[in-house]
Order: sequence, then structure tokens, then C-alpha cells
Amino acid sequence: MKSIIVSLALTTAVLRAAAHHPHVDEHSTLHPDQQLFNSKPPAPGSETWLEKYGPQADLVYTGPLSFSHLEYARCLEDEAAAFDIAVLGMPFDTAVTYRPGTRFGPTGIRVGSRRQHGARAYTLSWGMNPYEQGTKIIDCGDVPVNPFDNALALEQMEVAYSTLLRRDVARNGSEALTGDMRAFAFDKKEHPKIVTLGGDHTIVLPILRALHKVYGPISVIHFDAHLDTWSPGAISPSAQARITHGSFFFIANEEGLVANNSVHAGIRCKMIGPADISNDESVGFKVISTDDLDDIGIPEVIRRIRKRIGDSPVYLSLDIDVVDPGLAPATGTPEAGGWTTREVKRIIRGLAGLNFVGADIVEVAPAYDHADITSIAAADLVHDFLSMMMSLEPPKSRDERSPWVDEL
Ligand SMILES: [Mn+2]
Repeated sequence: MKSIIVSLALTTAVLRAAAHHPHVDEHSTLHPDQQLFNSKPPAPGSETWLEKYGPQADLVYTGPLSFSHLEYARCLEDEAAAFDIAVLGMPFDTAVTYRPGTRFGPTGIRVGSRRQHGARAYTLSWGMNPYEQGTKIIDCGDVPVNPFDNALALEQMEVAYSTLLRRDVARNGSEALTGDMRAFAFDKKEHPKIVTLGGDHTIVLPILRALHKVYGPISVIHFDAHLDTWSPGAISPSAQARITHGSFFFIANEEGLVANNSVHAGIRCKMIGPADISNDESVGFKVISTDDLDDIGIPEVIRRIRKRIGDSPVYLSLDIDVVDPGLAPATGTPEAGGWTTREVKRIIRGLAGLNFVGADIVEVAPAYDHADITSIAAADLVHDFLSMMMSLEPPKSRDERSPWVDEL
């Protein structure tokens, strides 16, 4: 009897811990589904909720909102918050050329992630669970950017990113995170990695400024329907107006933030003419177009990206408009005829093992969404980013790992 009481008390304590920290409890003796759905058998003869069912657990579709039910901390003020990888929102959307609305992107992507949970994060594609690789991943909340002053907002995003980038890692990183990355940092230390939820694409400029202070110039793998290397030229009425979600890579190149072996993937926008491509090359990029995928196939797309980036420290920036608007309609500048979500995911799997210093997903504008379709796609791609950062090489195809056998 005593052992039953002790075990009930322990169970209650574990459930209470899970309720306060909705990420999966590694020490829990409960089946993962019991943690996710509070499916503990009721205690007989009890009347109160706590006695009968245990604590008021957060279900996958209830409770406070964090990415994938991760532990949530206001890391900019909470210097004790420990992490190897931080998910960070940048709700900035005041430098766009067409539809605004990506200030709601970080919240939208978190909503799209609600069915994700560390206790159920193993995928056949990767053959692993990114939350069970000995790496501390938390949601660091959003940068409270000023919505009225773009210059101030850019500075705030840079300071926020630098603040987290300069924190000590939680010291329980996997080998993939601790590999050769120290060699790239000026201080030869390991720095946390930040997965940023945009925001319009302009947020990458302050991110690259912050990364430059730690790593110097870095290469960029840029998934997008658009080049984003637009030369602001003489048309800008002010220095601030030069910095938009279509010109930030041009500005980054002016400032010496990017290496000249960067690459675009998924380009299909309409341009003024071939001069746009010459300008793009002068900014340090090479184009893999949307159509190229049909002509050369996914393995060759992956090979070309890997070959161009090589061993450089590299930043991954993914504009959700690279995906066809039929599969990701909620974005500011949709372009018809894009890649499928599945194709983008397969390319990302092929990039594992490159020297990633950080990643983002941008341009999710939930007001234009239907049934959370874009937010769910974006949240799923973030799961791939995390798996990619945990892997030393691309996963073998499932058929290689577990060959199909015809039954006789
Ligand atoms: Mn873009």
C-alpha cells in the first residue's frame, strides 16, 4: 500500500512538472502519450479533479503558446535561461513592398507547431528525434521591436541576437553542435544557435550584423522566390528607405557581411531583366531556379549547394514564398508555380552536416492563411532545421536503412 501511495505521489509530481514545463519530461515514467493527452486512468473514490485525474495538464492544443511546447523563457532579460539552440521571434513587418502582416508570423508559426511535441518528434525521414540528442532547445520568446521606427527596430533586433549569441551554451550539446564550429568564431568558443521566426525578410540584416561580430563574413543558403539583392540605387528617398525586405542582401554585401559563395534556391520572380542577375552575382550569389529542380533533380540541387558552400560557416534563410502559394498562401509576395513543401524538405535533408551558424524562416503572414496551412508548413520546416542541425550528415533514404522486402 505504501509503495502505491509513493508511486501515486511521484506520478502526481511528474505530471505537475509536466504541466508547468510542457516540454517532454525526460525523467517521466509515463508513456509519452500520457504526457501529451493526460490519459492517466482516474483514481477511484476521489471527487476533486486533482485527486481523480491529477494536475490540470496542458494538452497539445491548449495552454500557453511556445514553439513545439518547448520550455519558454524571456531570454533577453533572463540571463539564467540555458540553451544550445534558441527559437526566437522577430515580429517586424514594416519594410515590405506589398502585403504587410508578418508581425504575426512568430505567433502563427507557434500555433502551427502545436501538434509537435518533443515526446513525439521522431520522423521516418530523419530516423531520429531532434529533441533527444542531448541538446537543450528552448523558446526564447519574441524581440519586442518598435513598430514605429525602423532604424530603432533594426538596432533592437541586432542587440537581441547578439545578446543570445554571446551566451554560454548549455554545455550539453551533441557532437554535431560542438564539432568544428569553434574554429570559425573569433573567440574560438562555441556559440548557441538561434532559429529565428520572422518577421519580414529584412530581419536577416541585423542577424547578419550580429553574426559578423562573432564569425566574420559568412555564406548564405537562401530559399526564396525572389533574389532579395535588389539594388536600392537612386530611387530611395532616404538612407533608411534603402533597407527593405527586397534589398537587405545588397546592403549586407555593402557592409561586407556575406561571403561571395552564397546561393539562392527556388528563384522564379519576375525581374527587370538580365541585369538583375549580374547585380545578384556581384552581391555574391548564384541562382538555382525553381525550374532547375525539374531539369536536374533534387540530388543535383543538393550537390550544387553543398559544393558551392563547402566548409564555410553558413547561414540558412528560408522565405516561405519559396513554397508554392497553393501550399503556403499566407505570405507577403506570393509567386505562382513554386516548389512543394515536400521538395523543400528533401533539399533541407540533403544539407545536414554543413557548418550552420543559424537559421530562420520568414515572411509568414497568418492573416492570409487558410486553416493554418502556411503556419503548419513553416513549423514543420523548423522541425527539419533542428534535425538538420543535430545531424552530422544527411540521413540515408528510408529504403537504404530498412530495405523493402517482397513477401514470397
Ligand atoms: Mn525574401
